[in-house]
Amino acid sequence: TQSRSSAASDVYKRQLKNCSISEMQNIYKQLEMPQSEFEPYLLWDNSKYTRNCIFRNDDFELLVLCWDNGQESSIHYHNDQECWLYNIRGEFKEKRYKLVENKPQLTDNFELERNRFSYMNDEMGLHKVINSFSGQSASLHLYAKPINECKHYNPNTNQFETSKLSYHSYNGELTETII
Ligand code: 2CO
Ligand code: FE2
Repeated sequence: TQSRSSAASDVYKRQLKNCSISEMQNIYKQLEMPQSEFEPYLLWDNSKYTRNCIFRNDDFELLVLCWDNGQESSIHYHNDQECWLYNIRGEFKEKRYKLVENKPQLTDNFELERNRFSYMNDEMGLHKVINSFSGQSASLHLYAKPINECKHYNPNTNQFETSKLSYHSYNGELTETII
């Protein structure tokens, strides 16, 4: 099958291959991509937010996450990796927590405005991301290194669980159609 990778993803791939982690903020600041560049990765699903991979290598993973009305993440860690998160469409709230007596305790709660990025790592604590828009939202996530699984809090059992993270699409192709 032919790749539906966009011009934007080609730019990211070129820049990311040669850049250090400290340069990441500059790359995000330079992002002035028209919405259309993200089109191949804008795939919503009404059961859960979707994770759509633009590019991945041993050092980085660049994803578009698509959040339908009312969808949110669990309270989670990032597997000792760094996480940059950027609002490309809609509105988000980010809640941050620290662990107190093995339970997440809210430390911060803010709006992630359009074209703004947020940075998170496990030393800073845990977070939860919420689509606070009355419709579909989308965010760009850069993980260094890639995250294959993450520890998240289950409020029903008060326990942490580890789940594998999967892609809804890869390079613009739905993963179930990739053979
Ligand atoms: N970390 C979550 C994930 O990759 C999304 S919340 O923003 O980092 O599924
Ligand atoms: Fe996260």
